[in-house]
Amino acid sequence: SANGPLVFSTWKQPKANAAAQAVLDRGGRALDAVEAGVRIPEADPEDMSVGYGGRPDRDGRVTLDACIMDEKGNAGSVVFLEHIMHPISVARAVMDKTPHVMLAGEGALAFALSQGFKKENLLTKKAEKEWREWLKTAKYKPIANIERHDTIGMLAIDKNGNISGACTTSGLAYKMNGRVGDSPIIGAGLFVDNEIGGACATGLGELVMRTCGSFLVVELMRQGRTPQQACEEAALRIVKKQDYKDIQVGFLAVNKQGETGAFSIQPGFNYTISQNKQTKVLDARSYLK
Ligand code: SD4
Repeated sequence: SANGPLVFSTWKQPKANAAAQAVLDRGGRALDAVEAGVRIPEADPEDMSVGYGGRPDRDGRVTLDACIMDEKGNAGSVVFLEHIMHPISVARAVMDKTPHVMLAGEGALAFALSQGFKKENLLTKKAEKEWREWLKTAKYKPIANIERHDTIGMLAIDKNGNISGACTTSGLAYKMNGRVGDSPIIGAGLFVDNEIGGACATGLGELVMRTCGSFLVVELMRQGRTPQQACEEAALRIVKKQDYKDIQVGFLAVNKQGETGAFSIQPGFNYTISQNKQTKVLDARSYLK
């Protein structure tokens, strides 16, 4: 892009951005940057919305969703994957080594093991304790920004101006067993079209899936919207049709020129942007104030 390499992530993720930035600084591909970047929260037990340490479903199972998309339009995804610390790298392997885009559940796990990934227990003591506490009332009510939403969607542009993206999550805490959100769905949680730009989403996946959110943002940019306008319009599409009270959805977008946009329904959505050796965590504008 005109402004040089860029890393752009949902929520406060300076360490993830630094890992991605390191790949770009070596002249690496945006694809390798986003994979390396999102592996940081995947392995971090303190990030309770992604990978190891993620909050389990209501049956106490940590089930992971992730996808990745490159500048050529290649994509890979895993859904309802258990026991693997780095679902994004399994998604990458689905993209690189299989004739498919998406693998689910046991099939995804078997594939991961065949590729040398190790089976691990991802439920930390802390997450287990919170889940057992939750079981006492067992009320399922995701609350905007209150359950820490740290699902990471990351977009990057490399020195060749190529765009790639990655998205990885343990999904919503205490979801039904088997529930899959927007994050691993190409076009919902993430979409990249290297001619136009890329977008990713976070928040309550059901709202994003029903509007093909990230695809919508990219298509709006194709029609001439700036990344900011595209994120705002996609969020408006959601609030027009769906009950959004107390529910958060946030979008990030970047276009081929390296311009960025961010917008959410509720206040409280922030993002991390790294460019020209600077990393900033900023608050997104929001529909509700
Ligand atoms: C989901 N979109 O599974 C994810 C959750 C999320 O920050 O973004 N959490 O619906």
